[in-house]
Amino acid sequence: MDVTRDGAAAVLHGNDAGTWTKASPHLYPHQWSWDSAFIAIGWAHLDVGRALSELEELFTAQWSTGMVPHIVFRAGPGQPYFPGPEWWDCSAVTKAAPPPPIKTTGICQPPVHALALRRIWQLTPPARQPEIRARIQALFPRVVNWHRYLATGRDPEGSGLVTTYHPWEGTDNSPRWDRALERIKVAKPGPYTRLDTSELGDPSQRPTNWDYDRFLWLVEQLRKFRYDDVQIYRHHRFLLKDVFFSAVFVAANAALLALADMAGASDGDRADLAGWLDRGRAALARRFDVKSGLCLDYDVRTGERIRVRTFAGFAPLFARTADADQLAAQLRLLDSTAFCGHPGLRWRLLPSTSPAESAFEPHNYWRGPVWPVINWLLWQSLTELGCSARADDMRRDSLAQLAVGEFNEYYEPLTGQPLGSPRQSWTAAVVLDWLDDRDEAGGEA
Ligand code: 9WN
Repeated sequence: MDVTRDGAAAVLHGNDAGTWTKASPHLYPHQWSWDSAFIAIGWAHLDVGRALSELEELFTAQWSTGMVPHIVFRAGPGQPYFPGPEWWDCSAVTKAAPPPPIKTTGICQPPVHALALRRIWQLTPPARQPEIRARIQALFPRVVNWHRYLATGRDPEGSGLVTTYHPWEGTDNSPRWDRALERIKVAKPGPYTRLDTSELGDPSQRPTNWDYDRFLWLVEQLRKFRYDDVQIYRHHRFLLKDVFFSAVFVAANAALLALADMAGASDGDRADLAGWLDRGRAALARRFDVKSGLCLDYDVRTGERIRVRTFAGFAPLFARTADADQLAAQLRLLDSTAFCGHPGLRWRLLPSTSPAESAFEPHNYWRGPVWPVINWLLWQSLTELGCSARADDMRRDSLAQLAVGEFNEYYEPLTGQPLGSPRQSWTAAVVLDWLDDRDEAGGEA
C-alpha cells in the first residue's frame, strides 16, 4: 500500500498534545528538540500556525544560556519514560535551567529548528503572512540565541565545530562514539530499570546495557558539573567534535540569514550568523579526509580522528557547502558499495552506518538502519546543491520504503523491514513534506 498524506497526518494528529507533539505514542511520550523541528515541518503542511506553536512551545523551555534542551518532559505520570527528569535534576543544580514546573534534560540536539522556521515561512499562504510574520519575528531572536550558545558555549575554541557532551545529543549508539565510551571503565550509575527494551519487545534494535551504563554515568557527571559548560570542558570525559551536528548548524545559520529581512534581524545578529556560517564551512572543509572522502569527527580529549564510516561523514552535503571537488567526491562515495550502492541494500538510501564497517548491525538503531529523517535532510541538501535527479531518487525510494510498516522510526537496510517505534512523529512529518508537490505557497526565503 502506498504511503499517504492522510496516513501521515493521522500520525501527527494521534500524537498531538495541543501545542506540542509526542515524539511517538508510547516509546517517547515527551517533547524532543530536533523531533519538534521536523514535526513542525510536517505540521506546516496542515496548519502553519500549529507548526509554529510546536517551536514556540519548545522554546519556552530554553535555558538562560540559550541552550534548547534535548527533552522537555511534558507527559503525565501515566506515560513513563526512562530516564525521567529526576536523573537530570536541572533546576535544582543550576539557575540556567528554567524553574519548575518546567522540567528538561541538560543536553541538546542538532539545531534543525531554523530549517523548520524557513519551511514554515515558505508554506505560509498570503492571507496568514501578517500573523505568521509577527510570530516568527518574536521567536527569531531566541533562535539566534540558541545558535549563539552553540557557537560559544559549545565551541570555546572558536573552531567552527560543535562539541557534543553525550551520545544522546542526536545519534545515541552510533559507532562514532564507541572508542570514547570504551575509555570509560568505571561506569556504574545508580540502579535503574530500562523501559525501552520491554516497550519495543526486541532489545537487539536498541542500545545495549553496556551503552546505558555509560549514558547514565555521563548524565551523573554532567549533573555533577552543574551543566556548566566551562566545568564540563575542564573535566568531562566525553567531548566530541561532531561533524554532523556542526553541518546542521551551518545549514541552520544559512536558513536564519535567509529569513533575516523578513524577521527584521539586527545588524549584529546578521553579522554573527554570517560569521558562524563561514567558520563552520571552513572547519568542515578542514575535517574533510581526502583519503576516505569523508568528513571526520574528532575526540577533543585525545585529539583522535574518528575514522568509522557513517552517514555523518557526508557533513559537507548536510551543510550544503561542499565545493565542486568535495561534492563530486562525496556523490561518488554516496553511491559506492560502501554506502547506497551496496548490492545487498533493499533501497538506494543512506544507512546510518556503512555496511562495509565491522560495526555495522542492520537491526540496531544508529549502527546500520536507515533513518527517514536523515535521508530527508540529505534529500533537501542535494536539492539545494543542484543534484535534483539524485534527490528525486532518494525521495522516491524513501516513500517506497515507507509503504511498509507504520511510519517507523528506522528501517533495516538490507530487507526494508520496519524497526523501532511505529507511528514516529518525525517520520510522518517528513512524509508530509515529501508528498507535497505544491509550488511553495508563501513567503520567499
Ligand atoms: C534519547 C526521540 C529520540 C530522538 C533521538 C533518538 C532517540 C532517545 C532514546 O529518540 O533517542 O534521546 O530514548 O533512545 O536517538 O535522535 O530524538 O525520537
